[in-house]
Amino acid sequence: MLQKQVAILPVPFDWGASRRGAAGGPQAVILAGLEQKLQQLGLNYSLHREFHLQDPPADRRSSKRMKHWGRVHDMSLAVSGEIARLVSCGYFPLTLGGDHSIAMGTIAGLTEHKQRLGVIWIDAHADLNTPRTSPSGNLHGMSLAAGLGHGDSRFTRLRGFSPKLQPGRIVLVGARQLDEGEKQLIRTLGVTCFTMQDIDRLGMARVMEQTIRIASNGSDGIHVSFDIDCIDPGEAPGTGTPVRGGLSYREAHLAMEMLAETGAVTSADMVEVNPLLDPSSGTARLAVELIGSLLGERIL
Ligand code: HAR
Ligand code: MN
Ligand code: MN
Ligand code: MN
Repeated sequence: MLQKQVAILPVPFDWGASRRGAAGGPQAVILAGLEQKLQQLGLNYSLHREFHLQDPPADRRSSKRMKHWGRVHDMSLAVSGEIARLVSCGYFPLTLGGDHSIAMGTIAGLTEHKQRLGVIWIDAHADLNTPRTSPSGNLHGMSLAAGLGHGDSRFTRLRGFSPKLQPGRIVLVGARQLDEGEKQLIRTLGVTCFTMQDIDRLGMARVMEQTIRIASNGSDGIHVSFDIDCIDPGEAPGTGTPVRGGLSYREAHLAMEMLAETGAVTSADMVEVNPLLDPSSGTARLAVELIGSLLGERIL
């Protein structure tokens, strides 16, 4: 069972994506019963509602290749500072997005203290674009690349250092929609990528055994960055860039349960929950259940 106190950090931000709505993710996940879940599990937690993002109504810092980069930059800096503080106080930071650009903030804050962080990126996408390779200019598709030191220096050098991550400790799980530049970066850097085809062939259990081995090799912590669009849209429709052929309900839970059993996970993001796209709020409830499994909920 998790020893540390969980610090829930809501980041209601969606300027990194092309569709609005993921900014409602933190509130949706909290309303779907996140606190009750942590209480059931007997975990100590605190909800950091006092953390507020400054988001000026008129911020024109934006370009075709990096849309709304000004807002994304300010958010990333604020999130990274708060995450660095939470880590230094000994918390397990659980960041609620928001679109996946928020991970630039979490990774920058975490790696200020952990220079050998393993990252498990569970996502339909790789988020390994740079402003040059991105087909959309949306920064949520560039967040993992930035952590690895690829992209615009305003993001790669957040908090003054780059690269923040080593490719040998990064594992992607559930990928099924990769852009050409992302495929190239995966090959040239030697990042491990378990695609949906690998999961079909090997099964989730073997994929996660290997994932955990790679991400924890010589690492000083494991960060799980969970993009809800990894799950099949039939199960999780409330997300901005759904892709068919995703993880089943049980595959996703098994991944979280196996991660919990390692006792090595030190932080997590839950991102891309968009309540506007799922009025039934089933997607937010699923996010709560998955967080429960990651934090140690067991069937028996
Ligand atoms: N690869 C595409 C792009 O860069 C789409 C990725 C964005 N979707 C996400 N990220 N939810 O995981 O625009
Ligand atoms: Mn700024
Ligand atoms: Mn993502
Ligand atoms: Mn995604």
